Amino acid sequence: MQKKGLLLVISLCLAAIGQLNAEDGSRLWLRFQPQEFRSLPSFTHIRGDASSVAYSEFQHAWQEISGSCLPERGRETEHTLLIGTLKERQIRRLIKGHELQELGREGYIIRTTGEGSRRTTVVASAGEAGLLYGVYHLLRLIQTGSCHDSLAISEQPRYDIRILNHWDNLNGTVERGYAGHSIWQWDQLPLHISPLYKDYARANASVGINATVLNNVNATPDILTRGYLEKVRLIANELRPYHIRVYLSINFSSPAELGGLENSDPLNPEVEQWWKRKADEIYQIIPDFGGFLVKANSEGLPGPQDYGRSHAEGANMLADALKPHGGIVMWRAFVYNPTEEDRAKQAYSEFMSLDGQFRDNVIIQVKNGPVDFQPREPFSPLFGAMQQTALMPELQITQEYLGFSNHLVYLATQWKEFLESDTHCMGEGSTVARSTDGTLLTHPLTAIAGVANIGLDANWSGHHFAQSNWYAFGRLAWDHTLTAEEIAEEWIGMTFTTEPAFVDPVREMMLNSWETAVDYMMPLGLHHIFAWDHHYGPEPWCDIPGARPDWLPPYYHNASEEGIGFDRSTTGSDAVSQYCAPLSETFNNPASCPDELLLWFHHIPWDHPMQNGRTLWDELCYRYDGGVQQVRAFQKVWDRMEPYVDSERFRHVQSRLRIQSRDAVWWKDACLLYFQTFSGKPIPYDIERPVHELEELKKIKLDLKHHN
Ligand code: GCW
Repeated sequence: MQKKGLLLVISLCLAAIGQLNAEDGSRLWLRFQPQEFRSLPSFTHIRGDASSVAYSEFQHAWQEISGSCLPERGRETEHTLLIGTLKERQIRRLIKGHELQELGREGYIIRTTGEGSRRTTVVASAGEAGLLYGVYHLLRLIQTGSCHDSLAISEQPRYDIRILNHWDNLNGTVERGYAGHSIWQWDQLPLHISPLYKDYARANASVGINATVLNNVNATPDILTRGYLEKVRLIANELRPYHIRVYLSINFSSPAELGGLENSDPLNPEVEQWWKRKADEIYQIIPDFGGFLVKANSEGLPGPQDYGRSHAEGANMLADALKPHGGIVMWRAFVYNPTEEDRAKQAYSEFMSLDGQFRDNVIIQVKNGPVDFQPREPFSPLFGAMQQTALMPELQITQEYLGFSNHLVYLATQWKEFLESDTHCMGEGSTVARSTDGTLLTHPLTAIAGVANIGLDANWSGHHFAQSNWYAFGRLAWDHTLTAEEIAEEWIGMTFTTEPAFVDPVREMMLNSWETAVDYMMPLGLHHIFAWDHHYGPEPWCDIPGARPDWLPPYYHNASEEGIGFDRSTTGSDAVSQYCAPLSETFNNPASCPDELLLWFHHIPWDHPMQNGRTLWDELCYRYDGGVQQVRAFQKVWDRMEPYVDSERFRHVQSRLRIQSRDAVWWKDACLLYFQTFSGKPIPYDIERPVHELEELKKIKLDLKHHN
């Protein structure tokens, strides 16, 4: 009570001087609330390049924490904070140039020199970007209470391009976005430049994100009109001080649709010319423009195959247009057609034969799994296998298949499983991360993309905990060797509090949350049994007359009286053979295939004994039930956290957990009752009984738009 009373007094004072923002989540993890800092570093004054963004970001934060800027004058015998690049004489005196140069323009050193009361803590980099990242690192240490008086840190990013993909449409809607409308307010530009653009840039820079694609991969040609390019320029201007480069998704038919050409055939010289001129125009407007992201010949979008040309011919033509300006092409490998071939095999089939045919400013963007951002998938077999071409992973931060912004699902655990998957293609230890970050294969480009979960909602991401996924994407893109646990702990400390009584249980909840969602949605390798189109909730029975079979759940689960699962073994679709040995053999044999992926790779009889001795049917039931019980446990954890959280965020999360809990029961009942019609077996008697009727569940049709 007393603590609360005191906080109230402090809050009122601060509110009175206009410093306390409501805890609506809008400040993300960049909160510098004075009352939360139990200890501050002993800096007494600051030196360095006061005109740099890094310097002013530090001062801005310091002022919020302590009420005033760090003074620029102080005695030699006190603790100096020095922020600068090699341009500063003092930096050159304290740190050897080559040390910084080796870390590149984005790397940095934070180092305390001197002893006792005569100390200097240096934040230094060879470039302005690195300086900014160094300052955010220092602030993170301060925020999480781990800023010691003697620091020795040196960092550089693992991937060169750490990029968000916005699936934002020009009309302001966001495909698969669950946090409100697009933050890009096209209709208000150029007259009004939203202050959100700068906030967005800061947030991204603070986690090392250095690039963004502003518009949906399902792109309209309009984005390349002069009018839109002028607007893009204004956004780019806001992001540039924070070292974020702008990229655009393009529509492959733009030459025909915008330029009035007869076709958009990549080998048509007029088409090539059109793209060259367009590239010239873009760079004249946005000199540091990053390049194009392209979804072509995928889900009905146009592409080079419309003219009998290959993905390589299409990508290279665009790459040639961008090359003189230093731009790149990120060409997506998310392709599949309603053919006889197993959908999970198609990207590999199409792209492997093109390996080595792409220009060096092309990078192939590959979703983490071979199907489509499912709750759990094995890694795409292109990773590790396609060695003559640069590949970049694409992760989905927005929770299209994980309960939108209603479910608390911390994704760093999923991404770590993916990045650390051993492809075995270049011997043991050739993980996805090491085969894409430049360690095992040398290509001029390394990159990683995340589909953004950002919108106009006050808290940016819909669910307060969904912010952790944006944060985690940036942190892993910077350093994929960080653990999911470390990232969660940082994020909690910065976003809520460093109080251990809060951090410990909340971190555990986050770390369990992905497996929990997998369990109540689609355990044991099940996939794509979602409701039609919007993908919220279960619909394993879904059958739309005339629909593409590979858009329907029965294609994936194949439930019958004999068993369940997709046979991708050598006697089935043979997708296992796309993996390198010995992994292909591990996956091929149900006895060695991990339980988590069993029904991804095999059609298994209901009575099949699992590794723990239960039958498959019983195990399925226990998994679904376990998922439900976990969400209930999350509710209990969260309710205990009330004393540590402001009431606005507390109640918001509490109500979302209620929805998640109800949804988990819905998932369990729907899937177990439906699959029971095939297995004919009882649901083990010690688990919770269904509370719904299957026929009632089948009638549920949510009126959710497909958000595009
Ligand atoms: O998962 C599917 C989504 C589509 C998306 C597509 C893609 C942008 O359901 O909404 O389109 O993937 O990644 O291209």
